Amino acid sequence: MEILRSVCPYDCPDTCGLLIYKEGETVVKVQGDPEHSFTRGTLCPKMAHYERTVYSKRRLLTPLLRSGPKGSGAFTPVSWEEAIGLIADKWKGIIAQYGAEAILPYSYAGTMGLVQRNAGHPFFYSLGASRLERTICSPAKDYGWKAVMGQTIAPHPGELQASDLIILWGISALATDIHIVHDINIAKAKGAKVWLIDTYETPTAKISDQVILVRPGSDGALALGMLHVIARDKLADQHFIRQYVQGYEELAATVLPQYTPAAVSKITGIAAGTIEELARQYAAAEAPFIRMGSGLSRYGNGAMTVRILTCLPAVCGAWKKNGGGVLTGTTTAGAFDSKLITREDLQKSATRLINMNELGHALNEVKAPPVMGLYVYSSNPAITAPDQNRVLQGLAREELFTVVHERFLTDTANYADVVLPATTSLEHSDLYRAYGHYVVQRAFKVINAVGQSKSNWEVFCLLAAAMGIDEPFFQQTEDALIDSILAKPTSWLQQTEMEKLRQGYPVDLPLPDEYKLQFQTPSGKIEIINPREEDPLPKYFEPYGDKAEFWLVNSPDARILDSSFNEREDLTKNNTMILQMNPGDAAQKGLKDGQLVVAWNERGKAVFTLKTSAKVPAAVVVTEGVWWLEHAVGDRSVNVLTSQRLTDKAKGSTFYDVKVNVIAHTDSCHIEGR
Ligand SMILES: Nc1nc2c(c(=O)[nH]1)N[C@H]1C(S)=C(S)[C@@H](COP(=O)(O)OP(=O)(O)OC[C@H]3O[C@@H](n4cnc5c(=O)[nH]c(N)nc54)[C@H](O)[C@@H]3O)O[C@H]1N2
Ligand SMILES: Nc1nc2c(c(=O)[nH]1)N[C@H]1C(S)=C(S)[C@@H](COP(=O)(O)OP(=O)(O)OC[C@H]3O[C@@H](n4cnc5c(=O)[nH]c(N)nc54)[C@H](O)[C@@H]3O)O[C@H]1N2
Ligand code: SF4
Ligand SMILES: [Mo]
Repeated sequence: MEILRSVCPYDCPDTCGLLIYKEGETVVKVQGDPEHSFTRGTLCPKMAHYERTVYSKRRLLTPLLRSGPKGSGAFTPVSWEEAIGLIADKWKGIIAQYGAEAILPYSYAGTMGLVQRNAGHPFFYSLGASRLERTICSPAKDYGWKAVMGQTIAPHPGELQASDLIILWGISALATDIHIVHDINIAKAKGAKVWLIDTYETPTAKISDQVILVRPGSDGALALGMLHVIARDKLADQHFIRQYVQGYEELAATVLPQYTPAAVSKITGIAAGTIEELARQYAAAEAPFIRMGSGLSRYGNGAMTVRILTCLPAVCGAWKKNGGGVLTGTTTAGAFDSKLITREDLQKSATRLINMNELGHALNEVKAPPVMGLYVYSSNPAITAPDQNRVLQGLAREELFTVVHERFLTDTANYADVVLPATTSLEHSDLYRAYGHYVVQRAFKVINAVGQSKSNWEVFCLLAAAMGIDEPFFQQTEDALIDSILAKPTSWLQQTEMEKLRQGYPVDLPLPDEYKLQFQTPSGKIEIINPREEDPLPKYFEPYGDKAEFWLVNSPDARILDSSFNEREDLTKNNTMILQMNPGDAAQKGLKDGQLVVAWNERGKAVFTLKTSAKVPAAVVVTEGVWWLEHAVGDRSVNVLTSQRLTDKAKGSTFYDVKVNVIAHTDSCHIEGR
């Protein structure tokens, strides 16, 4: 048996180190790598049997050509030569008639490896295709953090161990960031308290001492209420503020007075006494640490919410203590020079930008030119993009030529004219950095490609040749590209153990001494007041909402990751489209536990099995997971309810800023569907 190193490729902050056990050419076991300093040898249940995904009976093994109506899933196998030839012919026709901007790439988080994730960029730049604005995940969170902290290095997650008050704010850590539980447990053993601030009692409540339920989209008001109490009772760290913060006095004088606990209670649904108590305990903590998730940023006020929350540690001086601060995501973009892969220089001129959250709009309404060719890779927008009815309507357009490069016949692939089989991460090489820690790693290909599958990099090299793009960049292997990146390490990377990195070991990016007090903003201070912002001081405003009865919270399910792992029967056998509702609300509506219900709004409707639960507050309903249609009772999943509206800043998604009505399934024939 051979043991080889690899990295979990999924869009998860933990980016675990893997040990792959190989017998002959076959992977027989996958384990966590104990040498990985953050993930320390453990994996989540999804990846503990990664071999079941790699060798799934459902893997696509050959290219496929559509042989039935769009969406029917009828395909016939073809050779790679035929498939690439056909794509090139179609694209040349589209370019001749409409111009290259009529071709749109669509990709996101299937793999986080820098080479495979970005492999399409140099190709589509060379082609002159439309550019995709990849803002489906958390740009509003990044924006809010940067508005206050600029380019400041985010705290190391290991700081959690030294905190005495840990706040899991809008993060379902047991599903999405499980390895911090290790650090949290170390802190708890030393007496730290853990708060969970969420919209319902998520499974993460299990590791929390106190659960605070906030009305969806109102966290900014809660933070202003806490700051009001801190200012009123003179609990701010004046010494720290004088040295390191700008704008606290202005905030305290002009914004905070109206956010009394009573006023904030009305907005958030949290009792005024609790707000007082939270503020006092936060201010009294030695080293309070906020681990902030993305949930609260996916609202019409999301960027501002994050901006307000980011002011809390500044006012209390949390940054000066080991264990204090706020972590929205680690700042590892500077580890590798990604321009060496994306090759923006291959672009002749900047082409139009299409926002990925508005795919439904782009496919149906955008003209001059219309989208005539769509190339989807590393993503499953039929399921994961908002406003599913509009997305499916667009994908069904007969004149749209769609290519999907995938590991499985997803709902998106079902609408393709040509499907190309993709490798899993064990079948190609890559470079990884993380957004939840500071470890980087190179992963070599572990096994040969399953079936005829090819990596993203390989396919774009074939497409470049077929489209007559005569650029030597596309004539190298992915390993050669990785070698060339490692041959020109950034100054940060040079400080790591480069030789170990080249050989495929996990290595730590070092952080400078005292990095937490080096505030990299134009003023050199933490900017509660930011003169470059339209609103120089933070302020609260309402999220969008819809004209409907219940807030719909659609949070992550621990068994799947976005729509990845839906292929795994062992993980997804049952309990898929569940809608949780407070028992009081259910009784009032005459709905019973276990019955089928329909959640609907102006955009569409989806069928769920109702589960009454006291963990969900009144006026909120919860569904976990983003499910393939085969796991749905009806013909749509959760994104039929979400909208294409964008966040206040940075054009992010607003998946949580949604309201729905809920009725018994038997009554649903009365709703107008779209
Ligand atoms: N198992 C699993 N792991 C995953 C994923 C998955 O789908 N499943 N997705 C991956 C991806 S792509 C990402 S971006 C990360 C995201 O992971 P996180 O950063 O944890 O963010 P979310 O999963 O979007 O949402 C987390 C929580 O926000 C809560 N929430 C929603 N609205 C509000 C609000 O207004 N206020 C507060 N306080 N809380 C709110 C939700 O109930 C949920 O519990 O996780 C990654 N990891
Ligand atoms: N309702 C709702 N919708 C959401 C969210 C939510 O919380 N609620 N979360 C949103 C967030 S944060 C995100 S990031 C998006 C993510 O949405 P997507 O980007 O669609 O991510 P996945 O659903 O994981 O789909 C990735 C696909 O890529 C394929 N794949 C994996 N590796 C490769 C590869 O190497 N090459 C190719 N060609 N394909 C590969 C996988 O088989 C999988 O089908 O979803 C968003 N959608
Ligand atoms: S999905 Fe996340 S927790 Fe699970 S193995 Fe991958 S990186 Fe680790
Ligand atoms: Mo995401």
